[in-house]
Amino acid sequence: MRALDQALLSALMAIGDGRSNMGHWRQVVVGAVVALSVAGGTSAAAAAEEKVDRSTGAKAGQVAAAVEGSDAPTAATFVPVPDMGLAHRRSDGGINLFRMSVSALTEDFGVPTLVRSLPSKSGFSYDRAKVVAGDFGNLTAADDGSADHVIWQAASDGGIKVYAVGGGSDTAPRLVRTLPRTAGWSWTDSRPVAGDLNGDGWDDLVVVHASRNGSIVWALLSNGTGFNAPQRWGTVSGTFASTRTYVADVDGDFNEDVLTTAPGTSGVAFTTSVLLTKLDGTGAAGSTAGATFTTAGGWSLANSRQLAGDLTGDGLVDLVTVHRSSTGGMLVWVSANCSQAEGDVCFAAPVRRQTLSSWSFANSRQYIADVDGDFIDDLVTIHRSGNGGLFVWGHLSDGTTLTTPHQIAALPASAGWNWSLSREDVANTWGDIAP
Ligand SMILES: [Ca+2]
Ligand SMILES: [Ca+2]
Ligand SMILES: [Ca+2]
Ligand SMILES: [Ca+2]
Repeated sequence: MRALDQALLSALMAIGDGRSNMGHWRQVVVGAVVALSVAGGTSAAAAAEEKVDRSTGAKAGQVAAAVEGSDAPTAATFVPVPDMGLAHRRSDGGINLFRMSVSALTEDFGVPTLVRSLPSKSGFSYDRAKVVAGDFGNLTAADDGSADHVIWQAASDGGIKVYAVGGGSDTAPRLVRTLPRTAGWSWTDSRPVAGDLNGDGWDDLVVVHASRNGSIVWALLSNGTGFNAPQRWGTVSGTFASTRTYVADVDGDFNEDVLTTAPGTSGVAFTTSVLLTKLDGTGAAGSTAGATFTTAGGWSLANSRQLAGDLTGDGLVDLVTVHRSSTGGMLVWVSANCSQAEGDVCFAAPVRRQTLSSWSFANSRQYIADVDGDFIDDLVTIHRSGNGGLFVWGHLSDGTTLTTPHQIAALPASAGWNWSLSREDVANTWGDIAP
């Protein structure tokens, strides 16, 4: 029996305990169809990566797979209920933190809520902070499983102060780590991203830091209630300033991997490589080439954005390239994941999934979220409105096509919203449907 199969059974046994401790689960208000399919060559469990019981570390996908093959009682169904975190610049230069559910399964879908206002005089600066949303653990006793925020704040010495704001009623920012300049840390030369590197169900803080040769990836692993000390995870090539970093599980082993998109040379517009996480989740195994986009193919790094999500619905994350059209509109391309086993990196040639000619690439930003809870990732766009506010749109994927975007929220300038003075991130939080 493989270790993963053992994990299936443990997950199934543990699920009862998990359900008795629901304090940090978000209750979902309507049902969802759970559609899991099996990826070729990998285990059934791999078809549902990341579906994790926060209480036990068990993965719902594993549980579902185990249930399917036995007469075991069906347990609660865990569904993605993604939360968007929004950081907005206060007039004094501080930060207003908001969260907004981008899950249609929740009652507060599309309704922004102020999490915390952080005035400039308390040391927070929108212009000198990078804000990451995630599900980092029970950061406070009142954590309700909604998005947590990490504020990567520039310190006066040029280093970093790391603050955490938990989801739920206790939103006081906690200083969880000071990374001094004297120890080599630089706010300017660092970039935080959220992702679950070691597959324990809690997002970790992944930090890319410039070094003499390429960049070093550091991990501040979540320990369930906070973060461990930074751990050197691996290295990526390409200069810090010219590369883009995102985190997703490419090879279906439940450990998220670090994706780097870097400019190419001689006919190559850009490449995406994958720093795979070791199977035991203790560090990176090494960088593997993932996909190449040529200038002859019309690709441009400056005119594109890269995301990773399972838009095809087979349980493996695909590369999503949002590209500017020749008229300034927006095209969505999907490079389907074709990896066959743990340790394998494979992406098929990109296929155009959507053309939005009247939209603006320059005046929009995109995120991945499962908006309708069908375990197929969808695209979310924040688009600038005519008067400088924000529109939030969902483009649902059914596995093969993207629907015409529907409006999730309008955040008008009249209510103080400003497209140019806000940034977003999506936390992959989870909810449950009682059996
Ligand atoms: Ca983790
Ligand atoms: Ca992986
Ligand atoms: Ca896929
Ligand atoms: Ca979906």
